[in-house]
Amino acid sequence: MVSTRGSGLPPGQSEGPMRRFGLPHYARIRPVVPERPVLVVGGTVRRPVQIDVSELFSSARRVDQVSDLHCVTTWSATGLRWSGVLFRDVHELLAGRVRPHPSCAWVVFTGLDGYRSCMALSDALAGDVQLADRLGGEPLAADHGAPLRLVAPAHYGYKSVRHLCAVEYRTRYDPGSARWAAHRRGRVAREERSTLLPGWVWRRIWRRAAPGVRAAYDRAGED
Ligand SMILES: Nc1nc2c(c(=O)[nH]1)N[C@H]1C(S)=C(S)[C@@H](COP(=O)(O)O)O[C@H]1N2
Ligand SMILES: [Mo]
Repeated sequence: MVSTRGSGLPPGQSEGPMRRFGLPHYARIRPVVPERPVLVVGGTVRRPVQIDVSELFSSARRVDQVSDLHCVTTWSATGLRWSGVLFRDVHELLAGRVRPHPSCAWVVFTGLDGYRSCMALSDALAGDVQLADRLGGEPLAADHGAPLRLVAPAHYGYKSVRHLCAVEYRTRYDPGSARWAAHRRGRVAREERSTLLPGWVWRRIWRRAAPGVRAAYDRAGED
């Protein structure tokens, strides 16, 4: 099939298939998808709550969006059809109940495998950030983050937590599982791949690291 996107990819990225990928440490951790998934919303808040994911979907409108996933190691999966609710709508729905401290400027997302990422609250409230339960017209598969995952298309893939089970409002940035390797904002358009060195330098480093990470995920897939 001829790609219609071609040079539409951001700097340093090349097109690849969507395959389960991430930090090597999490390759072998495969959470059981709960029968009745819940989302815990807490952090520096007045009143943490636990909400059934089904209730989220009956309270917030469903939004279908096509977007690309850009991994910091330079592969991009394009034209992904996600379906879910907007984080912005979930925030609007729950903030009055949960009452995050007014100085919360960050939000930490956690997956059932223990993986965590942190986004600026203002970034997470963008109109394209979803909590998705469907991909390509099918219920989200375990490989790609069932029962629910974060989709933040303007940010590198490490922000988009699979198997999302908790959202925490925070007053301070918390680097999360990728630690020093994560950029606070991680914006693809600015090539904010990691800290300390410019994006174009990290591009080469991460591209070289990618096959090793791929191998770890391939091995985990055979278990
Ligand atoms: N729970 C969890 N979410 C995660 C990761 C992980 O290791 N665990 N890896 C991240 C990284 S680095 C990428 S590139 C994307 C890959 O998404 P995919 O596995 O659905 O292709 O998941 C992100 N979300
Ligand atoms: Mo990634």
